[in-house]
Amino acid sequence: MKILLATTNEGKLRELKSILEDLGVELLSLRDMDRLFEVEEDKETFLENAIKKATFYANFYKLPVIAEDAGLEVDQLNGYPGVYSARFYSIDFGGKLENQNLSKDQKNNIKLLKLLEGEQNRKARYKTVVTYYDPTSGLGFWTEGVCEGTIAEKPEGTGGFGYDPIFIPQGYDMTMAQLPPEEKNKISHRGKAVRKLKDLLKCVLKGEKGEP
Ligand code: ITT
Repeated sequence: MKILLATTNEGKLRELKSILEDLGVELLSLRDMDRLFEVEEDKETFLENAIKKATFYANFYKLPVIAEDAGLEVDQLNGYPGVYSARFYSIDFGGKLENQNLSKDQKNNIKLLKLLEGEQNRKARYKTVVTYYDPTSGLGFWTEGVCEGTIAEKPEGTGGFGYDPIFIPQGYDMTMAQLPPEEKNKISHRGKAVRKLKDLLKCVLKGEKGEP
């Protein structure tokens, strides 16, 4: 059996692969496919965006797909950046950027730190919804994961991706980007959601083999 991990984010892809690699199926990525399409994430919830991505790629490539929509919710910003996490730097939300010659992740982090300058309430959480959809059987399901934490005063660490250099997980005194990848997978929103999805997939695979 083949499953397409439909993400354009290399950091996500690394994490998804490392959790799913022992599932006993062939994991493909968008890089293995002939044509790359960007599916617009224009919905208001992680779930709707994740379903949109999974169904689009699955119907297009005629393969079972795992797709995900994730983001960071910051209490002081009423839950923003939320579904805008990947492109927070580009939305009209204050926190003007002077240096544009940076990566998207760096621009997002700088903008968020600017908006929280001097703020005491730095509570935040990563959330994700991971979806599976098989266009042949019509079977689909989704799981979610949350990782609570706070926003640091300045970026630290080089691991992970996205907001990891400024996100301190609850119970730690370092950022997610300072943790080894296995440790991040143990506690992260993605780790939690993908392990739940993996358990469901194991049942599907057993059923396909006719096992009870
Ligand atoms: P795909 O849609 O192709 O999967 P993307 O980067 O656009 O890739 P999302 O729409 O789900 O993915 O955006 C999620 C953004 O939220 C991502 O770009 C990061 O900025 C942030 N994010 C999500 N999970 C994260 C994590 O584990 N660590 C750090 N930042 C994360």
